[in-house]
Amino acid sequence: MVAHKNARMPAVRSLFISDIHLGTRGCQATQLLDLLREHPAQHLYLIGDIIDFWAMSRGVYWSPAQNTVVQKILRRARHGEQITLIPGNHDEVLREYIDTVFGEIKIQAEIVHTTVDGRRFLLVHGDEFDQVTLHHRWVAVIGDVAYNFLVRVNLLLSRLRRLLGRPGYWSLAGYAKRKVKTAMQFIFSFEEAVVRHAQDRGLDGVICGHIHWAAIKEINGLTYVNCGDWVDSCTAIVEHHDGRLELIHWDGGTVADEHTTDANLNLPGIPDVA
Ligand SMILES: [Mn+2]
Repeated sequence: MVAHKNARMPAVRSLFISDIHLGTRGCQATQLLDLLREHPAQHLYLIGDIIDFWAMSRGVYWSPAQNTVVQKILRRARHGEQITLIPGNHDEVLREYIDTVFGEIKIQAEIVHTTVDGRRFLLVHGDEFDQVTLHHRWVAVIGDVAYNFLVRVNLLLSRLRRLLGRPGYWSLAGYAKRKVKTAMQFIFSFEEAVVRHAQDRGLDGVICGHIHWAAIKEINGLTYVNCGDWVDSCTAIVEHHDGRLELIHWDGGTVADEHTTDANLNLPGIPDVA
């Protein structure tokens, strides 16, 4: 990563970002600006839900930092960076402009990106593979902390039930775990559907967004890549100059040690609930 300091070569060959949700309060535009500054690229792919027109129809939140994000991206396009925008469901109004060019940014429904080591990836936002219309933000809430909290709440609840003389046992934590498992199944079926689509096209993998769950992993012999989001996780995917793909978890100007991968999915003690 020293190369770009002296040479003309940008920091990375390609930068893949999705689910920025500009126009909403949740958008982490300042963090994104830091990431963009550190990662000039030859190719920049904006893989959907970049501007949240859905949320903006209910009320616009547009900060100076969000303005700067747009300006920086347009400037990068002017300076010769190859920028492609693939509309998502929250910016589906842009789908009317597919195959046109705006301020030197190409708008495409999907595109195949070939890494420098010759692997061909399908780039799509991914909402067409979302079987259930789920509000996915709550997926981010799951984990140890929430689980332990629920266990404690459940203790209080069962005491209350005893006091009220209610028989039987109902587990709030168990309920939550069933919900978590449903979310996991949602993620897995999404991943498999996207991969199957890339497989049908004879490609080596897919790079998508939409479910706000960043990952790089092998599924059925293909490489599944998800860019994550800039609402809670602040993640992006880069292609290095040797073609290697890396998941970056941006944490206030540094790359966090712990990358968001599916390793984080090892939730404690999720039993098989029928
Ligand atoms: Mn989406």
